[in-house]
Amino acid sequence: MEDLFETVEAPGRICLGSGLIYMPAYLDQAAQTALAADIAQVVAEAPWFQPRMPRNGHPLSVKMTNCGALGWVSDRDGGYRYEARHPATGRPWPPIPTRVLDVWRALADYPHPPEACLVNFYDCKARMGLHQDRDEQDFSAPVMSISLGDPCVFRYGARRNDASKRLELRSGDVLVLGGASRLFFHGVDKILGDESSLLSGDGRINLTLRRVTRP
Ligand code: MD3
Ligand code: FE
Repeated sequence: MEDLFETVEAPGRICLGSGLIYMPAYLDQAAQTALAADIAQVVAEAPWFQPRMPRNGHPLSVKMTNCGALGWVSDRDGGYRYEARHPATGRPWPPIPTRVLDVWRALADYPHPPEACLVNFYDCKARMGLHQDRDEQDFSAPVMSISLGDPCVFRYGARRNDASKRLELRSGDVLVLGGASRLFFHGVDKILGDESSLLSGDGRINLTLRRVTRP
């Protein structure tokens, strides 16, 4: 049963302003382990690929794969976009695991399911420069981030030049970026090594859930 009253602030739900909600340790150890196994299965069906920058073709330091009807891809000639098929295998992306959809349903405060779940893998040297997520048609839907594995220093702000707030994201943390925060600039400055033993080997996985088309 849903609450009768919309809960913005609640125990474990920290409002960082402009619709940005931070839920540290939302997933307990058992839920993280189950989710990591789900993602290992996604990767077995849809192997990691190396996205490349539009035009210059430089590789991003993050490896990626996707699940869901649409996957985010980028290469030199086609640029940033959503595709229904894996760039290397040509197969449709595997479905978004039920456990991931459950988190969206519980927290997104949005009546339609996500269409895309981007899976980012960061080794200890990977980072992601400051950017906005603007490849979607519907900015009224929130973006949701689920962190697994090693912690990172995450950076965000309303404008490029004041993107100076820092947040350490750890395994099991969930962020919901709704309202004005949907178009915040954000990036991953640094992976903090060797804390979590969730993944086999070092590194961080982030799941980014998005609605792409207007429902
Ligand atoms: C949207 N990924 O893939 S989580 C990305 O940790 C991306 O892998 C980061 O940024 C990662 O595009 C960050 C997703 C996220 C975080 C903050 C946002 C998406 C956001 C703020 C505004 C809009
Ligand atoms: Fe992003």
